[in-house]
Amino acid sequence: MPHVANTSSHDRNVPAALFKQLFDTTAESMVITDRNGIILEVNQAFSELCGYSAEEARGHNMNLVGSGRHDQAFYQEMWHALRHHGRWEGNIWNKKKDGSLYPAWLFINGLVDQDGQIAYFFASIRDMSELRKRERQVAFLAYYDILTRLPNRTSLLKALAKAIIHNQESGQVLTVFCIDIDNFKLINDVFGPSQGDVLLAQAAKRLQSLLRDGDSLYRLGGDEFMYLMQETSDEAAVYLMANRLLDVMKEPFLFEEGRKVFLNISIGISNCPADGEAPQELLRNADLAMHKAKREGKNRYAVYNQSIRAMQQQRFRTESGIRAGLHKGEFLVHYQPKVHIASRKTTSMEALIRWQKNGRLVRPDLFIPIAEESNLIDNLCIFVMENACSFLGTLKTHQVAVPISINISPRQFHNLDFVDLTEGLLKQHNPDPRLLEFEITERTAMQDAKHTLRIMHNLRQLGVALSIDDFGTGYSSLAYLGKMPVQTLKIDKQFIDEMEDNDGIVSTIIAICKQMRINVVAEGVEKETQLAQLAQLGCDEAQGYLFCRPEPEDIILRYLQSHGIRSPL
Ligand code: G
Ligand code: G
Ligand code: MN
Repeated sequence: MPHVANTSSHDRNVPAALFKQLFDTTAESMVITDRNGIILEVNQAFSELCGYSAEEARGHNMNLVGSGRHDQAFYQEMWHALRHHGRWEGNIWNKKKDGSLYPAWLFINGLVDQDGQIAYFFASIRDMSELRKRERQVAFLAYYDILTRLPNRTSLLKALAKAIIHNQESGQVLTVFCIDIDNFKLINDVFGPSQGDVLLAQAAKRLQSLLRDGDSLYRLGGDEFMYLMQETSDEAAVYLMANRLLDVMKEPFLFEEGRKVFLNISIGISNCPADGEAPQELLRNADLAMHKAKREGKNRYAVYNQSIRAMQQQRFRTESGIRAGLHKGEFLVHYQPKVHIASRKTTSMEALIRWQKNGRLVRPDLFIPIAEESNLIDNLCIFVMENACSFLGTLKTHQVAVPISINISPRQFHNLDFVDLTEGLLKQHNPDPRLLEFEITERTAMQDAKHTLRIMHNLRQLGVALSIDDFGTGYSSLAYLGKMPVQTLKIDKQFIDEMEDNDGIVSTIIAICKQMRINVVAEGVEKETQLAQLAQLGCDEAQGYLFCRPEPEDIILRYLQSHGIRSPL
């Protein structure tokens, strides 16, 4: 570094040759022209960007690099600014020597002579094509789906909002078809997600092939598409379209290796204005109709109608009823003992939630599935767990230690934070975790093998016991059952009911449990004859009205005190 204090004033002037060098080597494209825009000099970066060497460029007007895309007025304004203010900057389209156009940021400055007249112009040109490309990509991602290159949900909502206003003015009907591929999860599971993507792209192409003038197709994510029909002439046109959508999927789909797969779709249809006049409402109603089509057997369409509307309103009422009920203390927990068959002593109790609403008990199967569809199931689950912890505390003051089992719904069990929720409740209420058991239905346990095993092991780490509920109704794989860390298996009531005629299933389940050293409980035992039969088949425990119905805490405490317990502790 030169020492500033010792340099003479002459030394501090940067040599003129250095400016020339800077001009030649900078990455910024630069041009010097005379006052009329005739090129006098260009730098290396200019030659690289525009394709003209300095020799080729000199002597030409600046419109050598002009694109011809801008009109007379554009250049007039530019020259006006240059003459009056000595500078101009802005976006401009330029042309390269090879003829290709590119967006640029042009900055021009006038250099004045001694008389104060502009003698030269100095311009720098920045290539904006990369930036513009990236901007376009970002915009594309915001409005389109990459896999199928179809517009996405954001685009749909925009288009719908516009179409609705347009149709309100013209009095036309607009129809939304919500399309969902049937059993697509299975396709992904069997062939892998990348093959799933291949199929999705093919399915999108086929649906696209049906587009008529004014119609549009969107991918909302996953295996869900929306077909928007802008001007629906009549009901027949809707059915015709729905059938065309179903038909276009009929031919088998082909993988690269030539393997064939068949895909079906289910379609839900809603019309504007009849089924809603807001985009979200129309989409939701089409979605509800689509789910109806799935429930009715898939590979078909369903039109949103009064009964779906009524069902939806019923659900909505129940949902707000649950919320209010939790607030007003309308929920209670009853307990039902499970009894050791040989000694008739209670080994544990199942917690069963009850909703006492306007003096009537609402059955759990009427509100649990609805609570599952919202996050209210969390609140109910916490409520039951807290109740169970409190009852365990009450029992402890009576020197009684009996485990309590809690039913966990499928959504709850597969919720990502279920283990955390359990851990938090254990910390907060501090029950002996060995006195807590979770009942998970066989169907729930079989849903996603890997995930299920991981959650089960995590719960076991917390010290909680696990049982499989309603066993026999859910097509278990025995190999998989053997891997699960469960202590108890409950045979579904249906098989206990059939046992007098045919005890094949019950005896087989009991034999499997013995083999796997799993405790086995018969559910819904109502008669002494059933109990005798179960004892003979070697069943360990039973639960049912024969012993005790689900009852409130005080009745259960008396039952335990008079019949005795068989505690695991
Ligand atoms: O007694 P009963 O009608 O309660 O129970 C009907 C169904 O509701 C059963 O399948 C039972 O497992 C379920 N159930 C009862 N209480 C609860 C609960 O607290 N949570 C969940 N998820 N299900 C429950
Ligand atoms: O699915 P889960 O096992 O959680 O269901 C328990 C259900 O079985 C509860 O609704 C409970 O009230 C009911 N239940 C318990 N014992 C009997 C019984 O002996 N007979 C009948 N019909 N239902 C029973
Ligand atoms: Mn149960």
